[in-house]
Amino acid sequence: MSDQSVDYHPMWAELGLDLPSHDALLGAVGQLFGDAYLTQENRPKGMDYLNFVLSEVHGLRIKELDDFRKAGGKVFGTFCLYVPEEIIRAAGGWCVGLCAGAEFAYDQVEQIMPRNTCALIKSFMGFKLAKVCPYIESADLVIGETTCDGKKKAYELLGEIHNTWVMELPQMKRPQDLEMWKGEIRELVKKAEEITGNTITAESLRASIKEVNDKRRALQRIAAACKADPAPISGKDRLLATQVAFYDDVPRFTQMMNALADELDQRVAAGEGVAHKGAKRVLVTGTPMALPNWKLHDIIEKAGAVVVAEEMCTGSRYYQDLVDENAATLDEMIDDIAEKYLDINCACFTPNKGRIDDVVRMAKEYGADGVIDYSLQFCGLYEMESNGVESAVREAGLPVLKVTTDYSMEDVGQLATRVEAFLEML
Ligand code: BJ8
Repeated sequence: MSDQSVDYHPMWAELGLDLPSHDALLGAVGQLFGDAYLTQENRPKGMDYLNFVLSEVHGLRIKELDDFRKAGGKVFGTFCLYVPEEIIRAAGGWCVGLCAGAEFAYDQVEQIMPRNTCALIKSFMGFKLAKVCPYIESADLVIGETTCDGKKKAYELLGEIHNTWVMELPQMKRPQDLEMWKGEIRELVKKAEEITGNTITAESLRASIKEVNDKRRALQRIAAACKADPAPISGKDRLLATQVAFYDDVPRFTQMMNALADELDQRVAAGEGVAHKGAKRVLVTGTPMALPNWKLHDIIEKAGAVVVAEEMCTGSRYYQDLVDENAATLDEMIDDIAEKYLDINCACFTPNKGRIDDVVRMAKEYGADGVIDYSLQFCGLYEMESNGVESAVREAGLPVLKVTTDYSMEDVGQLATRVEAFLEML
């Protein structure tokens, strides 16, 4: 999974990685990627960039982070959409989403947290304990957030072994909650300034708002192209684009994704797609799919359907809303950021009707034939919300399949059978 001509082992060793375990992880991810991605036909040429990024996910990108840090830059690791990248970048820092999409070192994890913890939390803790994630080892600060109970408590454990700071997220969206959240964003401004040694100014924040909005606009273009039948890009490839958005260099990624979106527009105009016209179209909603979790998309698309959209944090929740770009003062910009981020529809909020409305609206907009509601096992929030999603989607006249799974590959056969039966009845 990295450029064979460059030996990154000295860099990984300097970061403190456990080299044999890390080699094993890279081998496994390379195998997964080959099976899920490189077997696809008729992919857009623009995907070459993402193939390259993935092949260098622990190589060149880590080298860029390393060079940045050696020149005095600071890297901030995050696990959740609620941490505003705009603030970090306005302070001159770089933001990276941390790996949490594969099973690793669960035996060590289960010594410090219950077995029945969701795969995402076990995964990030496993990566940290086994010393196989160069992103977390490059992070000068990990910023956590009080979303679900599992994450909240996991950040306490992480805080014992890594520099960690936690943002308090309200769980309702009343005016007083927004005021509290604005205060938290202002605390983040102070923290980012303290870690980087730089002051956030109206100019630097205005520039970073525009830069991050541009990234979201590029992803919106890719998503919008998938309203066409046939869809010009597979769901798997679109998911990869969103996953990479969390850690790639922002201006470069935006430029490459706009080039990909241009190509998709041409494909749509020419009636070209990845599956045949009339192939079954599926909307997926639920818990985020962190890199390298491609399991469900792979099953759906290998069964001949196409995933046309994701209502999830590695999907529309990440890019559908922008921060207002018209604020005049630093204070107004911070308020606008708070408002935009509080609009995200995570199941940790009560009520969370906005998510259900989005699922129904998106299913119509993208011409979905059915919806698959995906929950990670032991995620009480999304599993609890699942019945509400199901009734709203059924009321809108579409069938729903509820899937609860984790990162293991043991249930792939069983899941494939359920997905195939679901696709047949669409
Ligand atoms: S904004 S969805 S990224 S919290 S799956 S760890 S909720 S027990 S990931 Fe999430 Fe932010 Fe919300 Fe999005 Fe807990 Fe559930 Fe595990 Fe989860």
